Amino acid sequence: MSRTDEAAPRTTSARPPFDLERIRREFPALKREVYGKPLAYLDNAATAHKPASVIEAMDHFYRELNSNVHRGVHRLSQEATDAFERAREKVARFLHAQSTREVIFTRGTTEGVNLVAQTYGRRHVQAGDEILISALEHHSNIVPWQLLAEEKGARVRVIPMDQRGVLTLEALPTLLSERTKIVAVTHVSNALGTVNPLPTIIAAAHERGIPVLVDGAQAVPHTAVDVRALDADWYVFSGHKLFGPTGIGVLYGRESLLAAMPPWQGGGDMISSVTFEKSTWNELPYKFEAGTPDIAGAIGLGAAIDFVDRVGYPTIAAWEHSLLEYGTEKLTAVPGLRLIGTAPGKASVLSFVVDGIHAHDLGTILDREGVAIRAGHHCAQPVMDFYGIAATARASLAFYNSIDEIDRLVRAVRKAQEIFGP
Ligand code: C6P
Repeated sequence: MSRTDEAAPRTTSARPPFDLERIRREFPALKREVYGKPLAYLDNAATAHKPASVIEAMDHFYRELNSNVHRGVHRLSQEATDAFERAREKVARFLHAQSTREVIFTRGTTEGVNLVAQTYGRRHVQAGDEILISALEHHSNIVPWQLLAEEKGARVRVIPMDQRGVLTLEALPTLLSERTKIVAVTHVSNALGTVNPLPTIIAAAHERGIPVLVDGAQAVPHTAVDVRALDADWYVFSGHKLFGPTGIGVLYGRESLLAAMPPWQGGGDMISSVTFEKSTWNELPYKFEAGTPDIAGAIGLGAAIDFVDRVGYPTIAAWEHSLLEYGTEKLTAVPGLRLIGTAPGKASVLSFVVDGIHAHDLGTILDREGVAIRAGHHCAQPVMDFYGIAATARASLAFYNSIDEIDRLVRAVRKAQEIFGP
């Protein structure tokens, strides 16, 4: 994460504090060429590439273990269960959770938010109540709350933001009231890269006894997260943005809250006993994990956490800071290009529009140059509406990106400008 305001030291050195080429060799997909050009992958906010260690951990599971968990008495099932639960321990350590009982495996961020909305939300939100989100949310942290609000006759309210894409916290005291039952905010905006001031938001909510869910999808690839230091009540993220596999994610929940929440999906593994008259629920975290989980996915996520630990967040953050500063400077210097999202605290996202070129056309031309970005509303339509635009081009960085890739991005934008003319 970066602060690009005057308070932050300007550290753009253009030299990574680690052996970048060696790290890049660990990612098979980064060796690819597209249209005869080396791939410059700048779509990491959509999903990050996977190092060989993650792919191999999953491959090993299917080749050597491949058994169901928590069920079998046989050797392979025990080994699979051990590997699955070791992955949970890694996640608990990674998030600084108090125990593995607080770590629920989900399909991803989206499922984590829906789980909380459908369990805690359905139990605690009534007609006339309010759910407070922010103007920077991804659809995954808007729509589940709208569904709940519609069902209950409640209302979703929004913390506004300013032109830079910074939340206007002065509005908080009037937005929080005895009607507010949940606050749900993103840690980092996927559309703009803004890093939100979670401690202030969480403290304000807790002063009024309101629990807070944090969408950490765009934070965990860039910064260490300590859920206890943050005092978050729930924290959700997806494995695939953290160099892990798709189809697996995590819902962290404070144990006292999870224990009081009703289960969501019913099925195998989440029960303690079943009769036709009544069922009782398994202990945490299994109460929220109905059915056969994504065992290979969890093991892959554990390997991704090992990988991130090996590189280290200080290294990741330092290089991403340099990349973001460099990219901001170079793109700002392109005539006719406007950066969307200029918060002083940002993480690894360069969203922009270029005069006279639709973001999708830009994306297509960049693709032909081997530069992969995302063009569109980024599942954050209210953010686009705020700026009165339909779409942006978004380059999103990971620590394995290079200065050369940013130079190629800028050259490709200039080429698009030549094609589209003045
Ligand atoms: N954002 C992007 O290109 P899932 O799809 O469940 O793994 O993650 C959803 C999600 C939730 N919150 C935030 C802040 C996100 O960025 C995302 C996913 C991707 O920006 C795909 S739309």
